Amino acid sequence: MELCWMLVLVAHLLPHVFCLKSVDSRRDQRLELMATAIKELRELAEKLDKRLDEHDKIIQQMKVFLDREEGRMKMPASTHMIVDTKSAESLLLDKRSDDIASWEPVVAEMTQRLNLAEANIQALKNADIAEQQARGTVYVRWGSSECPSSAETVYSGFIGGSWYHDSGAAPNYLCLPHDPTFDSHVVPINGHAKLFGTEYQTCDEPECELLPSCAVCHIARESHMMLPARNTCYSGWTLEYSGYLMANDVGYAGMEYICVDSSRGSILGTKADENGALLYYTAYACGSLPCPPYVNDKTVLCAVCSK
Ligand SMILES: [Ca+2]
Repeated sequence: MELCWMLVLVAHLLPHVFCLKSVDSRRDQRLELMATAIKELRELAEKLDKRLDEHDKIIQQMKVFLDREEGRMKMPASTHMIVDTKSAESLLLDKRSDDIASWEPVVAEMTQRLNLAEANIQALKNADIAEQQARGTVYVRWGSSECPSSAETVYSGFIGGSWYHDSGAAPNYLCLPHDPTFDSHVVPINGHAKLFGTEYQTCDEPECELLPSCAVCHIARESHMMLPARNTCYSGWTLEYSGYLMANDVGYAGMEYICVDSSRGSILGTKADENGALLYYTAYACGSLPCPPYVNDKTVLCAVCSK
């Protein structure tokens, strides 16, 4: 009776599970329900297996009993008894076969439902992965032509921006691809922005005057942030990369802060000192900035973290 009840329960449960709408907030519940259904199917399979084992044990016990009885029949009539005992054994074997045969459709249906449940779970997992990858988020890894291994590199290129000393410069750095496209539009002579390449203006170090590389990275996680002042992320966040907070020099045009990878990667063969947009390290300036915990003139670190 218990087995029958479980079959009814499982048969009733699975269609409900698979007919649930694909709603994000219910995805975990749906997977949990399917996992429960599969667990119950497995338990049922184990019970069936045990039931068959019990049948085997009973038959074995009967065979032992019949063998013992046969040994005791040493009288002339024993020949007749041997025939009887073998008939009894045969009946038992036939009964076992009947039992097994009666369970076979149940086991077959159960196996089919189990396979269906597992296939649906895998399909849902694949759909979840695809959905997450389709949504996800994008960030720029400044100072590196490669994204982390867990991210997809949308494209790589180099950093561009406005002339470092132009008062009307656009304040943001751009990650420019290596393969620009053009149309027939002609820019008016007067009145336009100008986009330059960028140089590491960090001339105490080897990357001075080099053109910084960059990469646009797509990740499945849906949130990211640039964390200033730290090169490690807070609990629950994944480090995408860490490095140095860089911007234009204080005496020039205002530019945004960007987090440049600690490798300070660059495009080879670009050490020309032609200027354009520039990148400098950033130092803490105590005063309105509380020190401690900050330290005057220390280099500002940064990290890009995702979740
Ligand atoms: Ca320069």
